[in-house]
Amino acid sequence: MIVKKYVVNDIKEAFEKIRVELGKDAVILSTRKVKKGGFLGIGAKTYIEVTAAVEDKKSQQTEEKGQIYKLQEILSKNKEGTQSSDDFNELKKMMVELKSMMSTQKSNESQWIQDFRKALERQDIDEEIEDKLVEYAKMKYQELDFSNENTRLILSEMFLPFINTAVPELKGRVLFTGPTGVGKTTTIAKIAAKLKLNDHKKVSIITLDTYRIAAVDQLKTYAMLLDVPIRVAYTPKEAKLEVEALSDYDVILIDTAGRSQKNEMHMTEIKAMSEVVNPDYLFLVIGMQYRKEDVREILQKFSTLNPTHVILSKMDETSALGHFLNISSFLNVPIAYITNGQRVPDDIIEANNRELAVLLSREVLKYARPSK
Ligand SMILES: Nc1nc2c(ncn2[C@@H]2O[C@H](COP(=O)(O)OP(=O)(O)OP(=O)(O)O)[C@@H](O)[C@H]2O)c(=O)[nH]1
Ligand SMILES: [Mg+2]
Repeated sequence: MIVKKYVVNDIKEAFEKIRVELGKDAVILSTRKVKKGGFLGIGAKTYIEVTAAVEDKKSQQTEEKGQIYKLQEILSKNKEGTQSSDDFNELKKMMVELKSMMSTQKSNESQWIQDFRKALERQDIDEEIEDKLVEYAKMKYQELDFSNENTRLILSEMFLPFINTAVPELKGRVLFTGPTGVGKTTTIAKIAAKLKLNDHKKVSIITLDTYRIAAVDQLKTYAMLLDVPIRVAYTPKEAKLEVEALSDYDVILIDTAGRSQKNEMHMTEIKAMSEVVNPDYLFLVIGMQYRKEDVREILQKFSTLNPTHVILSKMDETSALGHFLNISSFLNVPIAYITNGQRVPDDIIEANNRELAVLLSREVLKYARPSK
């Protein structure tokens, strides 16, 4: 890869220079403002420093594997640099200009790239990730043939660095939270069954969801079937006492009422409960069928609770799997489990980044195939 820095007066000048020197396949990796000239900072003129890169045709075969990580690294460094910049407005203006230039570029893209973009969009993959994937694919491959089954492997490898998964070995207090109706209570029953029946752990359950009598009954039924104790807490103080009373259990699974991220009072309440419980693990359950804009908002609002993991629920209800990638870009928290049906205890899988990459690549390949 050839990387070059340009110090220019404006972004248009940069674009022209890059075109001439690096060609039309070059990509811009970062932009920042720099001051030059003057004395002790007085009278200095402000320029823009643009870093651009293009694939070096001769060295294309070497070191191919590590390149996606390199690109990721450069792009994430760029992100940090942008965030710490003083002159935010100027940068914003530049980004807007860049974006419009990029979109003109997009409309001239070759057919396979357009097909690729469409398929990524069909999976509801975040635009920023889409752009990174497309840039990478353009840089590394002349063309991707989506009618060739082997392309699935290429896609799978491309998605992998964007998928963050980790399955913790559960112990102590595990709090479940998330929007209404996503499957928190059902997921607790599934995990309780797994811990008790497969791992032979001493499991107990506390429910803080006392808003609906049905909710308590629902969990009581599962607890009875599994023969695990269940306690109900109505106030933060009671929650604290129950947690202490059950402290000799290996795992205490704690259910909460579904809370709308749009309701500030709900969020304050759940935060208060969480502080009292002081969980070892905090699982944020999110429905796979939510649109990416909603997922972004949910993660942002619930991030004040400091979730340790995300559980993606109801995979069986959607064929858009882009959230496998979106989660790691929206919030730096791994995916621990995926639920894929209503059956307790069967419909839950431990999240594995390779498996998720395979699932997603299958869907993308299916939709990227040009229609005959
Ligand atoms: N299709 C499908 N349905 C699910 C899944 N997980 C849970 N459900 C269903 O979703 C509905 C709501 O599940 P609950 O476990 O009550 O959801 P909750 O998040 O506890 O809901 P609230 O406590 O009301 O916020 C039930 O009908 C579940 O059977 C899943 O993975 N796939
Ligand atoms: Mg519930």
